[in-house]
Amino acid sequence: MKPIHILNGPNLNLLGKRQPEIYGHDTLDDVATLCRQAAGGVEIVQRQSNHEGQLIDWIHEARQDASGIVINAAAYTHTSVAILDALNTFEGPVMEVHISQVHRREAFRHHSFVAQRADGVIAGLGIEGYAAAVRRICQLNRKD
Ligand code: CA2
Repeated sequence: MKPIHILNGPNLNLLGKRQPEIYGHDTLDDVATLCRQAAGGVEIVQRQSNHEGQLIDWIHEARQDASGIVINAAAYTHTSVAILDALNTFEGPVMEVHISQVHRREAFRHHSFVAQRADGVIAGLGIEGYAAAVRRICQLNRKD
């Protein structure tokens, strides 16, 4: 089984270091640990970038190298047709994750371009949402 790629968008490098009232105290390292526990032996590759083009390049790389993508595109979720277009070239399962409950926040966070491609969307579970997304990808890949 190829690895599952976890892709994180802009500002998520600050997870656990700023705004804990919204995003909690856990860091991206904690996300990776949780996802490895959820993956049942499937390798987890986690990345974060503040740059849209870098995220797109990683999605292209996943076309060959990944059995699924978990993506928290952060603010690009709400703005990026380019990330949607890239995800549409990936053939495996895609899960969209948001740490916060975006639908209880500002209206501009209610629309997601990523959701047009995602096989599932998780919001408001904190970093546990990443683990749930990994479990779902493993389940979808077992059905193939
Ligand atoms: O809830 C989420 O996971 C979001 O994707 C986070 C994005 C936000 O733009 C989305 O609407 C919802 C923001 C990520 C910023 O991450 C930070 C983490 C800690 C401290 C500051 C920013």
